[in-house]
Amino acid sequence: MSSVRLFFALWPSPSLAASLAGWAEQARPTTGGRVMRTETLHLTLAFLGPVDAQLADTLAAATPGHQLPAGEVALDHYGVFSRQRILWAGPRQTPAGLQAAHDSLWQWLADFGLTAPPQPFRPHVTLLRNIEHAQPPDTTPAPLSWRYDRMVLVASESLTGGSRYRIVAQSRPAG
Ligand code: 2AM
Repeated sequence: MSSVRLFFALWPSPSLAASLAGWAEQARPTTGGRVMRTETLHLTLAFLGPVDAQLADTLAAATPGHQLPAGEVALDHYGVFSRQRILWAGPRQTPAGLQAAHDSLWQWLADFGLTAPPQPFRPHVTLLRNIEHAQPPDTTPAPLSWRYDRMVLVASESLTGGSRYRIVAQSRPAG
């Protein structure tokens, strides 16, 4: 059976994405690497990996019925995943509300037979890939406040030269 690579994410507004693109430009002289396209920037809540097409359809149909608890996260930190050669923006500390949103999402996903990975949740927005220097810049731009009230389900399609993301569903906005 065919499969689809899926993940749930917070998707920034265009103005927040533009600010994040500024963070990427500011870091690039220090770290090198390839800038992510502004319209693809996101914060992954749950990476599902390849799921079979039937489950993908079920999840897309169920997502509008799920409500993510609304909250706010401050992006105030540059971080590096040196093994993956990624420079990212994220919160220095994971806010309790975002952790709870992540945990409740995985509780809901258990109903579909999906299990959370054992690794802790590390909320981040990947800004640069294939970085050459694993030391982030000394100075960080002004923090960005991200208020969220929904998540999106995204299908990731591999293409030569990168991935294409397609938003296939959106959760019911909180409030
Ligand atoms: P990354 O930006 O840190 O690579 C689509 O690939 C999204 O899913 C990206 O946000 C990516 O995070 C994330 N992702 C890919 N593989 C993952 C994995 N094994 N565990 C957690 N997140 C993953």
